[in-house]
Amino acid sequence: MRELEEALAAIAKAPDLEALRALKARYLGKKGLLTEEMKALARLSLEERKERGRALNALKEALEEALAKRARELEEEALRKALEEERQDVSLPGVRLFAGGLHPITLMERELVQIFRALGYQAVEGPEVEGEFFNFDALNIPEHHPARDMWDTFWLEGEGHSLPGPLGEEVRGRLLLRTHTSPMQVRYMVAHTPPFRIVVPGRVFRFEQTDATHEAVFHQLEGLVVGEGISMAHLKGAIYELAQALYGPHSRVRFQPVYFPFVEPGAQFAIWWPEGKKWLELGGAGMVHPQVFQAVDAYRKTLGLPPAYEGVTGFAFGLGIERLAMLRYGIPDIRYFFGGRLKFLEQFRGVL
Ligand code: FA5
Repeated sequence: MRELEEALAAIAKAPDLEALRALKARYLGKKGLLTEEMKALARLSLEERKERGRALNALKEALEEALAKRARELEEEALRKALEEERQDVSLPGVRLFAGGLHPITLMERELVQIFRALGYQAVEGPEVEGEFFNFDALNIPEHHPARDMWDTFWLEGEGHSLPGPLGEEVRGRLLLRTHTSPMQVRYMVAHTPPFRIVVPGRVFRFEQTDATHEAVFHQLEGLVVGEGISMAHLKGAIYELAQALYGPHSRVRFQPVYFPFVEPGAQFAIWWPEGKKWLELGGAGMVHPQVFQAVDAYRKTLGLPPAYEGVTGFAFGLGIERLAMLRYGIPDIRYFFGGRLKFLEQFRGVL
C-alpha cells in the first residue's frame, strides 16, 4: 500500500486543477494504474480475486475522495484569490459622465437666428467656397477697385474652376473662401422673388493677422430684407429689436455712416450693452445698392428668368458672431474659440 500513500500525498499536494486532472488520469483513467490492476484480476483465482478486488475498490474510493477533496480546496482557493484581487471599493466616488455640449459659437448663432425667426425671418445657408462673382463682382466690388482691399482673401489655386450657382447651374471662374456672408444676398435674390426676410449665419475667412479680437476664420450673421417701401427706418427697427432681445429694454442702438460698395447709404452699427456700459461695434449695414439689384436681374436674365428687383428696395446687415459670444460667455480672446483646447471647450458641455 506504499503506492497508495504516494498517490494520496501527490493528490493532496497538486498545485492546480490541471495537475489534479493529470493525476486522476494516471490512477483512474482508461489506461490508469488502477484500471490496469482491475484488468489483471481476471487472471487470479476466485479467492484471490475477491480479496484483491475488495482492496482495489477501497483504493479506488480513497483516491476518488482525495481527488474530490483536493479539487474543492483548489476551487475555494481560486475563489478566495479572485475575491481578494478583484475587490471593489464601493465607497469610492463614481466617475462623472459628461454629455456632449454645443460650441459657444453654435450657441450664440442659434440665439441670434432664434431672435430673427421670431421677427419673421427665414434662416438660410450658403457655400464657404465661393465664386469671385458672388463674393465681389455682383456686390459692386469690381476687380482692381480699391474696395477689394477691405477684404484680404484666401484664393483657391488655379483658374478654370467651376461651382454650382444659385439654381445649381455651373458657374466658371476663380474660387475663394468667402470673406463675408454677403454673397448669399446675391445667391438668394437670384433664386427668389421679393418680398422676403432672411438671415444667413455662416463661417467666413480672411487672410489676416490674428489678435485678441481678430481671427482668420470667424462667423457672421447676414440679414437681408427686400420688398416695396423698405427703408432705413426698417433697418434701424431690426437692429433695435436685436438689441432689445440681447440686452433688454435698457439697450440702445447707434448708426454711423460708413462705406460698403454694396449698400447706399452705408452704416456701421453698434449696440449699447447696459451691463458693461459700453458700445459694441457689431457690423456693417445699409440699403441694398441699386447696382446689386441690377447685377442680380442681369444674372437672372442669363438663366432665362424675368427681372424681379425693379421698383423694390431692401436693407442688409452683417455682424460678427464671435464678438457677441465673447461678451455673452466672458471670453477674453477670440482665439480661444477655435484653438482646439479641451480645457476651454469642456466649459460648455453638459453633465449627465
Ligand atoms: C462685412 O463683412 C460686410 N459684409 C458687412 C455688411 C453686410 C455691410 C451687409 C453692409 C451690408 P466687415 O468687414 O466690417 O463687413 O465685417 C463685419 C463684422 O464682422 C465686423 O463688424 C466684425 O464684428 C466682424 N469681423 C470682421 N473681421 C473680423 C475678424 N478678423 N475677426 C472677427 N470678427 C471680424
